[in-house]
Amino acid sequence: MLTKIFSVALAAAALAAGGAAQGALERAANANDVVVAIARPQGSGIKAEIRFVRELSGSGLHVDVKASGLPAGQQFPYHIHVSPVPSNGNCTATGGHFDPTGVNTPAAASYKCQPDNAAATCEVGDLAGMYGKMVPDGKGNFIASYNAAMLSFGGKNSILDHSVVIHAPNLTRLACDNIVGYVVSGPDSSTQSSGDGYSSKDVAEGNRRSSSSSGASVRAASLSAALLLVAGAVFA
Ligand SMILES: [Cu+2]
Repeated sequence: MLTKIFSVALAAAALAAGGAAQGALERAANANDVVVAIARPQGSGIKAEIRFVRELSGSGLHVDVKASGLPAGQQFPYHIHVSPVPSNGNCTATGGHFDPTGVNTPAAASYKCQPDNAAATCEVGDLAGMYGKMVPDGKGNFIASYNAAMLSFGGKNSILDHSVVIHAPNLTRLACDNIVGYVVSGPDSSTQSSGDGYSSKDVAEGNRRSSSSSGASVRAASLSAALLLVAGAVFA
């Protein structure tokens, strides 16, 4: 499904802006720019997908959250944690919350994320604190969509190389997964995926870059713009 969005987006970008868009797409692919990152935490009966996409304009990432299998009547915190999930799947090994700005230091008397003043009071990885916990409907499903202004694919706030953990109300770790970045390898309208996820022809797993390149970000901008525009049309 996501593959289709990419295919449509790439075709639309090429049609809308002609050679210029085509060139931008190729340069973005060559630079291995991450344009989308996904974590799919599973465990304790929960299946979730958290998708991060570069914003069309302004700062931050657009975040789409889907989860199922959440017991109704409870609220589930979820965060970006510092360390990746090891191969044995142990969520405890992901360490603490991703807090590159250091708002939650041992010296802090008590951590309290205030969404209206997120930059000063919230850990960058405290998604539940800034945007709300997962509150499932009567069937155990949860969906949310928001702009996360502090998140990035580059620099100190880069979410790549980190993980997402979903907690029980008592903060027990129920499900976790790594945040994996993807790049679009290039326009290929002949490629269609029959199932969920990305086909290897459309998307290659991104480099897990720990540092950013501002030039690369600029080159990727027109690609992400096309993706978001078309994704919006598909989901509308
Ligand atoms: Cu957490």
